[in-house]
Amino acid sequence: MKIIYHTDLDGHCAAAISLRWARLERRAGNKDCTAVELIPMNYGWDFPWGRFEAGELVHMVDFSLPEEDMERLVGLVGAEKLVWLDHHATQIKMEQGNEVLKALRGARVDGTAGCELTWAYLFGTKVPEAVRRLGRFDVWDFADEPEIMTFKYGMESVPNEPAEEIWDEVIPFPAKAGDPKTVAHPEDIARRMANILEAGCHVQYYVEEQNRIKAAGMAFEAVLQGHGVIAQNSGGNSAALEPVFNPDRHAFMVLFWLNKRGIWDVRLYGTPSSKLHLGELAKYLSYDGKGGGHVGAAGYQTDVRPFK
Ligand SMILES: [Mn+2]
Repeated sequence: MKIIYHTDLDGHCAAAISLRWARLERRAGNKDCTAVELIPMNYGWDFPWGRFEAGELVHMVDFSLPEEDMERLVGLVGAEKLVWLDHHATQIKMEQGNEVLKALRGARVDGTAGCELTWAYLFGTKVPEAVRRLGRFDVWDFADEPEIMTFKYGMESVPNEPAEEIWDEVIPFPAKAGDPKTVAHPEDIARRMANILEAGCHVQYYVEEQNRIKAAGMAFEAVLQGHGVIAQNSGGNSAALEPVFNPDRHAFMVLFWLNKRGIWDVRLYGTPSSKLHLGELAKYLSYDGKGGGHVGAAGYQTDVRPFK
């Protein structure tokens, strides 16, 4: 079995859920789950085609390949063996009008994060609090819940690849398939969650302070495709520009950098109330048509410098 997952916290959480499901299945005698290999993926990365065998089970969580590659994977492992769970709007849109992809097992829902979709599909019970928080962060739905951001920082302060123990410490995984008893005691989970939140407070203060210092020297106002924006030539995420973002003057935030292949990586970040679909804009601006994302956060690559 292969678990293909997006290399962000939502993807890590989704793959952690898929991996625990596979361990339960293996113990219950499911031959598909005898050996599980985790495959991290991000947009623009080469896909390891040589590692797949005909007829093996594949979970693709919080991620999609381009349409022709999705079809190639279906051809390789078989439609009944590919479970596809994703919520990236511009990617999942390709299943409209593609009967092969539309018929795949799993769930493609815009607005529900990869980890939430994966929990709902594989376990079907109420989404655990850690999964809900990471999910709501990923879809940018936490305006009234500041601790969601703090929890995310806390999770980023510990090793969080899908096989790491942290996932067993904050998520109540079933001890056995179909058994209500969980591996970790609910009280231990609550204690670990509080402890992660406390770590998150420290990390958040440090990160925000560093971002303020950096943006003060690097951020500039510019125009992108007719929209007034605030931009910075650096990596990071929307938090990098939040200290200087002014929604009255800036339609969205832009981070851009020259990557190791000599191509410009560009990330766009809007606000929860933003009307502009940044995923569509990213697709339009990308040099290979492969850009995309959500309404409020998107990314693309281009061979020309994004700003003069
Ligand atoms: Mn996601």
